[in-house]
Amino acid sequence: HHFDLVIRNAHCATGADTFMADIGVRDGIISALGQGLASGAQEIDAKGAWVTPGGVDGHCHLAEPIKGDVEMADDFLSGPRSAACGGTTTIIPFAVQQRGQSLREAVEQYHQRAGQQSCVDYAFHMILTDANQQVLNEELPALIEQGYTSFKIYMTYEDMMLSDREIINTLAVAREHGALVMVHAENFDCIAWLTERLLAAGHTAPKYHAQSRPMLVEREATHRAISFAELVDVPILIVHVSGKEAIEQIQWAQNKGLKIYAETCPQYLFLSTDDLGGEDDYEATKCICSPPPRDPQNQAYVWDGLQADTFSIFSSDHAPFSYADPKGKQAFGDKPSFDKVANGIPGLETRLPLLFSHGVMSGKISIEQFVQITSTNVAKMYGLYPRKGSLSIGADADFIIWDTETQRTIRNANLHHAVDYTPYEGITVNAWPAMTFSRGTLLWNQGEFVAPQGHGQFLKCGMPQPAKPKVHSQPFKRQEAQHG
Ligand code: DUC
Ligand code: ZN
Ligand code: ZN
Ligand code: ZN
Repeated sequence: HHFDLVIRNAHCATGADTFMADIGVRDGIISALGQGLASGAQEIDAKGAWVTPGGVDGHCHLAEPIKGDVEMADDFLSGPRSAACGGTTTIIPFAVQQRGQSLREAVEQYHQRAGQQSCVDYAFHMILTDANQQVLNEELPALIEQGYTSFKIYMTYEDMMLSDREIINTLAVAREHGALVMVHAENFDCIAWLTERLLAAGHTAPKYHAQSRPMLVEREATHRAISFAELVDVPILIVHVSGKEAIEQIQWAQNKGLKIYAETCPQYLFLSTDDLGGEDDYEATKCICSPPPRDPQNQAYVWDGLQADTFSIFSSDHAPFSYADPKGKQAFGDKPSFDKVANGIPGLETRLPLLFSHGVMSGKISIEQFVQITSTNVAKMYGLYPRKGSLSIGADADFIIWDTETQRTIRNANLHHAVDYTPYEGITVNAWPAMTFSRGTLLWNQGEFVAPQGHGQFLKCGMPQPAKPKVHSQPFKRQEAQHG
């Protein structure tokens, strides 16, 4: 046979175009696209179904230690399994630095945790929580050099946040070495003050989580992060953007010509403050994440932002905590105060079907836009393109054959993560992967998880093109110290 695998009659969609083709795969690589390709050892007739590049999920949390007795439900076995069943073939989880820990040690720890378990390819972002001189001047540049070319910083959470000055120092290092910085933008002191007042008034139910972190705390931090990026002259990515006022800040910056990128997530399209329940609704801890889901007007605004290409990427922010679990959402009892509940919701498996159904099938976004924000742009953002994120000759043979004929209702019982609930329970979707391939190998076949054990490979990231500072038409005036 000429090919290992041929997909016949694929209705291919990339980030740029759509076309009918056969896809020829050899040694895990797409080696031909065309009409009437020669035979393959394995042949599949897609019968005109949509075929898109495998999803790249640029934001998910697996096996991170949380303070106290809390644990994430998914590790590097169950998380990737769940991703594959929902069409995602590349994930980029985080290696979290603890304060006082070397960044290098953190990265090594997560490699050990991952072991050989993952069935999908994976890279790591770092989370930088200790921006001391040793980390910034030595460890970070060396790690960037070695394929860890993106990292996240926090403007809130006592044990993770950086001060304004530390953020500026960190951005300067990212600029010098070409790394992409992801920013969690919420104002810590505003949240602390609001939380204190809510608790003093006896307001502890899940719904007060949203009131403790209203839109303005996100808007303010978003603006501040943008200002620092402008000061230092370096592109940044604002992650998990939840609604209107943060979007306005981002659009303002983009219109000014700054390279400010933005990410949003399914929870800001499909969940709202209603899901955070009423006065005594503790099951609503299932939807506690940060930033919190907003109201329906904000949801609409996020859809508009997707349509307008304000957002470059759409990620799950999978942060898996089981509900009825003494190490999960109920680590502080079955009626926990909102400020004690672990922040995060699962979403690796449902990310693509939700957006394909309610975005593409409903006509809100084009299929090319879908591919861009779930795959192509993510691969570009993190230096994995064109190996990932593309249906092109020479790219890894990672793709999804879609079933858009069957209507399904999302049920946690049908998902493959280790979390005991999904916040999207009961939502109907009319698209789900029929087959998911990674480097030409079937991972998911018509409802069955069939991945070979440990199929996934670790990926070193190249230099992210979007992280390159703008080339200024006018000489850029850096703020130099004035001399007398
Ligand atoms: N930020 C994340 O990125 N994920 C989960 C919770 C959070 O605050
Ligand atoms: Zn975050
Ligand atoms: Zn996250
Ligand atoms: Zn001087």
